[in-house]
Amino acid sequence: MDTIFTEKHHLRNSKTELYGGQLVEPFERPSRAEYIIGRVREVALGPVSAPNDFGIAPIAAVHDADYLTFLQAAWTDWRAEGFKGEAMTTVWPARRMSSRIPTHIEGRLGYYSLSCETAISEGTWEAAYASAQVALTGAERIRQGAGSAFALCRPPGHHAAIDMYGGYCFLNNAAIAAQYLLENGAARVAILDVDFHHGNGTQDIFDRRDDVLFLSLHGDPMDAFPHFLGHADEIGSGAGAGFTVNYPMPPGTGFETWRAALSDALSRMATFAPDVLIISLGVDTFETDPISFFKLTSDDFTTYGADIAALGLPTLFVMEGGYDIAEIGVNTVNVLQGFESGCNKPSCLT
Ligand code: 5XA
Ligand code: ZN
Repeated sequence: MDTIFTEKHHLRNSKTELYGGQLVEPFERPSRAEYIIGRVREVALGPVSAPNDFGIAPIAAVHDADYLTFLQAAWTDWRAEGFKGEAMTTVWPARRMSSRIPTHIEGRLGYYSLSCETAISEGTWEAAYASAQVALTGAERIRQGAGSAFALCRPPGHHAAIDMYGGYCFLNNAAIAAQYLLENGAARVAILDVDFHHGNGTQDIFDRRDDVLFLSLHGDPMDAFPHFLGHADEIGSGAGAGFTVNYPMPPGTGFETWRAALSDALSRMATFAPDVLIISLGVDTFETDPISFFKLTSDDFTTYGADIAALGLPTLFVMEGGYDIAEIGVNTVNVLQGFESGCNKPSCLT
């Protein structure tokens, strides 16, 4: 399997995250990607190549134009106010307040963010842009006939909504790839989100669409971030009703329960019969992940990679979360190797 990767992910190197009332080193840090690419090379998964530049248009096909303008200028605007630290949100348009977009950067951060752990720092936009290009390059490989590809995106994307960042995400890489495929020949795309956290951004983007089936297996939002989306009764709206499927699961969930949810998701996917499957691949479902509460083992990642392969669909893996950094390379590549070993249909063989 080909991997798409760029060293530009290092441009996303924020120093602070608000966690448990303390400013800590962010869980989402550059070494995550280094461990993953190290493991890709160690097991000789396949060629590693740099992304092409598809420009801003495929990003603007998914995200709000004013949001993109905000993101590109946020760091400069923040520094222009004389603030010394990284740009962190401190105020939001809470219930019954105005939804007018403020002029001051403090208010704009609140308007365009969904959580405050994600600080904007120098280079954030450039890294997020490069990460989206990694996903687009992976999508283009699939469009040209590859059976699978791994877009090693960093920063991740699945919490980024039409006009909001948060949960370490700025641009929704999986959604950008899906929209690109739909505009370039695909009639239907399915997105299966196996990250521990609900993919609220992806759900938001495709809520009213019937050409994208979005399925997400995640920690119950009553107990887990993002807390305000991801319930089982969210099924999509309008024409999209029935094209969002959520599988919230409780603390301590192990592989048997998780795999039963996966099995249901896979059978719905088979019925939908997409041209392409995109996996939002987070390995924070791992038993020792520091910010999550599922109990998957390293071997379980291999097993479910093979389960996904049984669908026989062209599949683009897009990297999302995972914070047991010492194990992130093994766990991520286990999914990809499991997929390759389980892939016995002609469309999987390239
Ligand atoms: O998939 N999303 C994440 O891993 C980020 C969670 C952020 C929690 N504050
Ligand atoms: Zn996650």
